[in-house]
Amino acid sequence: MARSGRRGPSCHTSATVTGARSLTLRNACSTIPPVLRFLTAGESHGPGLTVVVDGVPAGVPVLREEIDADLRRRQGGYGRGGRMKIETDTVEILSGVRHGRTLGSPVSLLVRNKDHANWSDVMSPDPQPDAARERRRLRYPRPGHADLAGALKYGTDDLRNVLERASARETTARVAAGALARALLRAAGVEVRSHVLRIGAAAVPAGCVDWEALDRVEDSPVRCADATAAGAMIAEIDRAKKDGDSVGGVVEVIARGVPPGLGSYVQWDRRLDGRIAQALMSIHAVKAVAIGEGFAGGETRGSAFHDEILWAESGGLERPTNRAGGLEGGVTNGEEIRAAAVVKPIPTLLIALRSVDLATKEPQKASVERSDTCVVPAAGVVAEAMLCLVLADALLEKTGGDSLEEVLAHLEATRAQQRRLAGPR
Ligand code: EPS
Repeated sequence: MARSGRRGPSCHTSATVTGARSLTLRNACSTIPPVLRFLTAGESHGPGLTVVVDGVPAGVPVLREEIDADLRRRQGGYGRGGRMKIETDTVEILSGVRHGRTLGSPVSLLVRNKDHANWSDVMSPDPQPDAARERRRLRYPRPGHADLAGALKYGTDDLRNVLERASARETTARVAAGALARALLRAAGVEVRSHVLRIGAAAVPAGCVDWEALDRVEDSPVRCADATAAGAMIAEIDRAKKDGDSVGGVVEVIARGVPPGLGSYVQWDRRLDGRIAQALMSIHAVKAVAIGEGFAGGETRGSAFHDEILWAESGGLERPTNRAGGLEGGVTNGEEIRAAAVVKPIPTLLIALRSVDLATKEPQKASVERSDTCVVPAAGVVAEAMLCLVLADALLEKTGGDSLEEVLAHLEATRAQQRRLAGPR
């Protein structure tokens, strides 16, 4: 049932599911390509952002409105700048979906940049006269942005060549891809949500924000479950904006209903905590990631940190706490997956930091581009997309299956085996 042929020649072939007691054997590769993979393309002010998602099984229900709903959430959040007033991101499905269901073929998605109409000469693929080449040229690298590192990497003194792709606008394509992964996960009983824990000095009170409280998040301008903290976060953003500054924060992303046994401890690159951390760290502006109570682990004794294992006649095995964030040994343990990401303040500042003109080497204030004051609420939506993509990949790696039906059949067999081990007698 696992998709043989997708792995390298050194992989062991998988056994077929023959009934509830029989389970697919995991392939034993040390470096495995993802089953669900995606590549994005597109510049911030080019014609649009595209993504090709390969490996989605056939039969997954996909609706354009659902992808658009996630795109809308990504555009929102208090503290966004002028660009979000120009764009109304909507998806065009170019392949891989027919009559509301995936076909098993690559799904390609396009989100057009409305703003491109104002940039058609600046972003033209065709040679342009000097005036168009000079218009919107960026000379003074912004500390914290990819400007300088990208200029050194590609040997260009027009930082526009760097920032157009380095821009967080690319996350539009990730969110569209993530909506496909979310649709697959939903069919498997997995839900993914996010919320904001902190913006600048304003934070939700210490302690776990439970799943039900997340119902309030989409009504909050800063996507925060705690109304008092949300007010303080808005004030933080207002203060930063007034000062011409920017402000960062912390988001938490949570997945519920994740079956135990996704990921693996047998090789470093198969540990799911590592894969989730990489996916979250790859989001623009993210500078730190914690799984569960990760950072507290450095200052807590083992007896106060680890989640005890209890037995209840009614429900079977129970974990009274979830400081591990649903992952032990790089494998899901059936608890909610919880991961937090620290989002640094956006590097474009009206009160520009010191920089250098790369052409003259003279000191200059860093270039100022139109930007946002705070993108923390939007980063939560992107984090959801990335977690969905990683979990959907890990699920397919576990179950195999060319169709949703096959995925769900294997999942049920796995769950039946787990009930025998961990469920009530
Ligand atoms: C973004 C679009 C960008 C920025 C922001 C995110 O639009 P523009 O550059 O035209 O104003 O608002 O990009 C960055 C924060 C960045 O560092 O590049 C978006 O669609 O999310």
